[in-house]
Amino acid sequence: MEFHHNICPRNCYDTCSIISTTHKGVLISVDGNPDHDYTLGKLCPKALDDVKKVYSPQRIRYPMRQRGRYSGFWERISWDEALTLISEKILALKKTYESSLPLALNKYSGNFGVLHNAMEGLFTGIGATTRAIGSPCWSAGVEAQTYDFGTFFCSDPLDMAKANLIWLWGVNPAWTAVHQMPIIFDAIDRGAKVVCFDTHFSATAARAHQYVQVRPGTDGLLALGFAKVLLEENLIDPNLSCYTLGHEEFLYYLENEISLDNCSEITGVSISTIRELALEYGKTHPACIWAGFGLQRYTNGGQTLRAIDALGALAGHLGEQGGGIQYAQFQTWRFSGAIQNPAHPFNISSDTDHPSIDSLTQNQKQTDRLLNINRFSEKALNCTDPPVKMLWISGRNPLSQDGNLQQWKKLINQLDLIVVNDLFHSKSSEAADLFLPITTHYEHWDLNAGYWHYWVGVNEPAILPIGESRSDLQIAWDVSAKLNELEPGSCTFPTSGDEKETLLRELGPQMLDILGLKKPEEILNAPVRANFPSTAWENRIFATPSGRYEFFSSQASNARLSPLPIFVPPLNPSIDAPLRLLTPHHYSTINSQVYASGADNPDYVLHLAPELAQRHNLAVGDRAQIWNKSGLLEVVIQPLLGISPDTVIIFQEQVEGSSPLNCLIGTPLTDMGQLILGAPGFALNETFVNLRKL
Ligand SMILES: Nc1nc2c(c(=O)[nH]1)N[C@H]1C(S)=C(S)[C@@H](COP(=O)(O)OP(=O)(O)OC[C@H]3O[C@@H](n4cnc5c(=O)[nH]c(N)nc54)[C@H](O)[C@@H]3O)O[C@H]1N2
Ligand SMILES: Nc1nc2c(c(=O)[nH]1)N[C@H]1C(S)=C(S)[C@@H](COP(=O)(O)OP(=O)(O)OC[C@H]3O[C@@H](n4cnc5c(=O)[nH]c(N)nc54)[C@H](O)[C@@H]3O)O[C@H]1N2
Ligand code: SF4
Ligand SMILES: [Mo]
Repeated sequence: MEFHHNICPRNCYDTCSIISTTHKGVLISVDGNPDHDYTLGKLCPKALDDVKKVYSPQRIRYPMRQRGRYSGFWERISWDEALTLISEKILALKKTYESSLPLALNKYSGNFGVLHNAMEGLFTGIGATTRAIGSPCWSAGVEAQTYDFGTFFCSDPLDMAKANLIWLWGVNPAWTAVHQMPIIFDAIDRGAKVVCFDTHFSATAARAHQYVQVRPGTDGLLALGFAKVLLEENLIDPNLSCYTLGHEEFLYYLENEISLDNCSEITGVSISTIRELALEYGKTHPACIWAGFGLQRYTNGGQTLRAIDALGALAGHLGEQGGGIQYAQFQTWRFSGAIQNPAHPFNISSDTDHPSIDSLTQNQKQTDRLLNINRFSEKALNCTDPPVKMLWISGRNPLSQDGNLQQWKKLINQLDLIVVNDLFHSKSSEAADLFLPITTHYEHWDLNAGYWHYWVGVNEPAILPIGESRSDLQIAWDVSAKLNELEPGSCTFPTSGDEKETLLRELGPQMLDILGLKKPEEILNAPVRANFPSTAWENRIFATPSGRYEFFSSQASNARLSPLPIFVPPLNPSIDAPLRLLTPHHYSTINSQVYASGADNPDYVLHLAPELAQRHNLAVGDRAQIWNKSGLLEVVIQPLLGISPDTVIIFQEQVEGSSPLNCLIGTPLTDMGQLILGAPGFALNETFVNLRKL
């Protein structure tokens, strides 16, 4: 038996440390690493499925070409044929258009390992290209936190065990961050109270002491309502003037613009509950709020996060051990290279201490054509000079996960070549011409960092690549080699290399310092927790321009946003589509990635309030349709507790043979995201549908 260090590379809060076991070159089992204070020897069912996934008969083992998009007629080709087809197309497009801008890359969260940035590196090596920029996920919250704190930084999640009050707000860790639950239970065992704010009685709400049902998109106003009570009850931190900026202006706004009657009417939370909770929050120390990604997927999502931050600051919870506001952290996450806004100082390519694999200079990147990932298809269709003609989809499944899928269909029609590199077929590969098989994280080297906890570690190969699969890095080298073979000098990305050495080169002096290492090789022994204080902002010196917590942010006002956190209502339903549709993340999938044991559902399940079901004469198991101007889905009815009758929920699942869930979703954008991620986020919870019984 041999044991290997791996890291779960999924887009997940937990970034678990894995010990894999092999015997005679075969992967036998995967377990959580017991020497990791967050993973604690446990993995979720999704990773426990990895052995099946690695050897799954559905896994694509060879490069394939599709004879006719959507035809399903895939034929096996050699790597040389695949690389030649790709490289010849790239060179031909460059020649025809005298530009490399017709080449587009759309990449996001299939694998957040550092070496997967090789795809960006390859495109940079070709020249100025068209790129998807931004994030479909957390943009509004990230920017909001930057206005308030100067960056996004949260306490070590283990700290939460020390809280006496925990508010889980628009987050569902019982499904989406399962390793946090034992920490929350530790706090409960110590006597802490846990309150869950959601739009339905979620799996997390079921494990909390109190569930507060909030009308979708109104949490910002609820936070301001709580803040108003703190003001009225004189529960405001008396030291605010020492470490914050603009609290007088904020208090003035609360005093004059926020009324509890209005707050209660709009949020659906009673005045007595607002008062009770606010008093509890103001008087209990340490008190921790975990604001999740779910509540910021709205056109007002950034303002919501700013209002929640301001509530925490007003009550004096910032910098408290076990307290504060948790969202996500950038301090180790920056090494994943996911910050792509070239103009932003956080961009790793401008961090000279961190020689990124996507080793661009600032100037080079400025010439790329950057399209908001959340409106990629529309924007790519609008590119005319020159048009987008070739698309490479890597670590993404936009034809499942994006909005405005009709525009995607149009874009596909205009493209000469679509390449997908993935493990399995997906909604996106159905539209592709070429499929390149990639290795799993048990078959390649990588370096992974968390966006929630502070661990960074190396992922080492445990087995040889299955079939003819190759790592994303190897594919990038191979394309560069073929391009240079066909036309010397046509790509500056390396043409070959050693994965392990490449990985070690990513560990520049600054990262080594953060990890407390002297030499890059030391990371090979075991994952390392970065040297950050376990409590965020413990000295109450902030990373904002003023060095203070900024209730009043000039940076926000420079971005033409309100300098103070304010309530902006979410979008309203219409007569044509009177019900709000929420599509939060499901326990058994990671976005569109279905796990071997998580059998595909035969139907989408529509969860709704019993009174709404009754109004439509619908009982459990009845079939119905939901639709809007973007699309139509057939669903099966399942009543749900604690949800308002103007909201319905389908948890993010894949249903074999059906249109993707996102056929109902457009491309509303969040209020924030541009500053940090280069583009506003995806306000996907601003989706409205109609319902009828079948
Ligand atoms: N309706 C609805 N839509 C949503 C959301 C929602 O809640 N509801 N959530 C949004 C959010 S938060 C996010 S983050 C996005 C996620 O959207 P995407 O980033 O598109 O994520 P996935 O659906 O996981 O697709 C990733 C693809 O990468 C592949 N992959 C896995 N490992 C590798 C690898 O090593 N290399 C390569 N090249 N590919 C790999 C996977 O097999 C999968 O096909 O979806 C957004 N869309
Ligand atoms: N099992 C599993 N784990 C995952 C993922 C997955 O797909 N499956 N995806 C990963 C990714 S990419 C992400 S971004 C994270 C997301 O994980 P979370 O941060 O937990 O975010 P969501 O699951 O989008 O939404 C969390 C909760 O917010 C609620 N919500 C929606 N709108 C509102 C609102 O207006 N107010 C309030 N108070 N609540 C609201 C939803 O009902 C949901 O219960 O999870 C990661 N982990
Ligand atoms: S999906 Fe998340 S919880 Fe599950 S093993 Fe991977 S990182 Fe851990
Ligand atoms: Mo996400």
